[in-house]
Amino acid sequence: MDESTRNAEFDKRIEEGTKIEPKDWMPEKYRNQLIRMMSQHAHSEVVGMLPEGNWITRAPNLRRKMALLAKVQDEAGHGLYIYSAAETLGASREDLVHQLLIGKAKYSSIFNYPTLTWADIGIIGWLVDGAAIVNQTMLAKCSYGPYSRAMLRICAEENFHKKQGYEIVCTLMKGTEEQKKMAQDALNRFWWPTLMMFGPHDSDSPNSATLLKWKVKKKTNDELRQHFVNITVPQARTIGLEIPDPNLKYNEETKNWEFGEINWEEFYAVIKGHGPCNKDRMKARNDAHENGSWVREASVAYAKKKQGKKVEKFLNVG
Ligand code: BYC
Repeated sequence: MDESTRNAEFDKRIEEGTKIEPKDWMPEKYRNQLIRMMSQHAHSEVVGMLPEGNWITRAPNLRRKMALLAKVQDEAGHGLYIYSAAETLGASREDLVHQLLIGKAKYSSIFNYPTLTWADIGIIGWLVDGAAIVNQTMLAKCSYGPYSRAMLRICAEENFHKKQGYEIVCTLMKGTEEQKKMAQDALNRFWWPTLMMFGPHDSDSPNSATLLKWKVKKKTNDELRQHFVNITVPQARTIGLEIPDPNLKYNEETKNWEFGEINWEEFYAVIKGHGPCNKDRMKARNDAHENGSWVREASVAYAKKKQGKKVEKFLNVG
């Protein structure tokens, strides 16, 4: 089959909604776009452990500590599923991790903001995991089989994360004036960075057209952002929180909550490495990688020993 026939066959399969599996033929651009996006996603899960990990030792009670610990462990698991899914495309995990550690690979902008108070942990669970669910529910229907299946599992866990976050914020909003202020302050700091998670406006998104054509993305950045705002504004109002946006207003005709302009200069500065915590995050990941080198060495040695025994057994049988 020549290249153009293969491409046409591939496009037809996408059009019909058939899932693409690792051993199927796929255009190199499809493969590379998926590796780009999935590796960024896996890195985000791993770096995403850092802002919340910062509060594990300071959680206000044992119940909160256990839930936070479980959530952070879940994020590590999500990273592993997605790295594995990226490996099915021929990417090497070692190389992907290396790209992160040398500061070349991107990860979600949101994780470059600090967690200053306990309320930030509630707000992250509610907003950041809430935004992740909106994005990942779409990705669970994407055209690449291993990614879509990883998303199904991950979304189920993210739902629990969102609930634990919202419950923390609800508890604070039923507390003292100081606790209410703390929740409002956390919302003020995280609202706009959360909206940035969905990426640039559609008109400024270089990858969207290709990803939409191949049904990796099934909705645009702006569509998902709008959906997130529509579901989150009533949740904030119900518990007495104010969204920090003077331009926020409900449009009766479109049934959308219209919102003000995002600070795109801030967004691009953060993704270029100049956010408040980029350097700390990279240092923490590099330190963890170095401190964990003995685990990698031990696993390689164990695998080699096991492999050696298998060869020996094979030779003996032979
Ligand atoms: N941060 O053409 P565009 C989570 C980059 S949730 C950093 O629109 P695309 C978690 C983009 O990569 C977060 N970079 O890109 C939750 C591109 O750069 P390159 C992770 C961003 O791919 C709770 C350039 O800007 N989720 O992990 O069409 C707890 C132009 O953008 C961002 C995912 O990764 C950003 N916010 O759309 C713990 C979901 N936005 O690569 C963990 C999978 C854009 O061309 N990813 N950029 O140099 C996606 O759905 C899409 O990749 C995006 C961006 C919507 C993020």
